[in-house]
Amino acid sequence: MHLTIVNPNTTASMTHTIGEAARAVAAPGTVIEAVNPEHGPASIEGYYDEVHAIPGMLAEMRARPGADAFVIACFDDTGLEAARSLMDAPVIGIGEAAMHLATLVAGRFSVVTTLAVSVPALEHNVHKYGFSHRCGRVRSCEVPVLELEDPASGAYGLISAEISRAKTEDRAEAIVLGCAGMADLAARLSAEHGIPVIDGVAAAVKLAESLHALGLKTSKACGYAPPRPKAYRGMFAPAAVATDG
Ligand code: 5HY
Repeated sequence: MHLTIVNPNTTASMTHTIGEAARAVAAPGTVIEAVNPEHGPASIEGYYDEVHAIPGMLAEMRARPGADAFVIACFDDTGLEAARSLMDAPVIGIGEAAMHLATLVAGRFSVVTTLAVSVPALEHNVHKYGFSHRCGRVRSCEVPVLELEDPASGAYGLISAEISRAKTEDRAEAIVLGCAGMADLAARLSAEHGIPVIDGVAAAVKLAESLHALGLKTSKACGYAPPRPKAYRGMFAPAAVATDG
């Protein structure tokens, strides 16, 4: 299968880390393409960044009608519903994917994300996905997204310390890493803490492969029906869909 992973921010080094994490778990025969838009924020931290990342992300997907599935490699699941409306192929957000897998291996999980500004949107997603009773807390380690890849930021130590607090204060039995930029830390953190630590990129790749193997695609029955043709004016004119969808 051809699996396109879209990092909705515009930082190519992060897209590279995401691509490597995806290839590390992909099944033989799964071709991974990791891309990011040229236009938009360098990182997504909160609502304002999120809405400005969506048009570029959708344009990258739209340019790839032949992909068998898409992964949105931002833990906010940036523009997930719009992407499912636009594309016929399945679209999986790493946030939703990681939470689903966490509930298969633990009664209770906590999320550890980057900055406090990201927490409310993630709490909304926990509720939207129906995991409020399984998620102890959405926590932040106060490391900005782009500093995760800087060894001098102490990111690993700060994330690990937050996991320790989640185990004692939230009674977390598993941890969901709340940023695509943490994808390469999961195995080491899991070994250190002795509980499942789940990376959403890996989780989404395996779920995309499962959907493809089962021939499952996004239902177009109602909410994810294709956008209706209409005029889009100004800078968004290219986003308009033609009568042939
Ligand atoms: C992410 N931001 O996964 C989110 C994490 C966050 O640019 N990639 C980003 O902090 O919301």
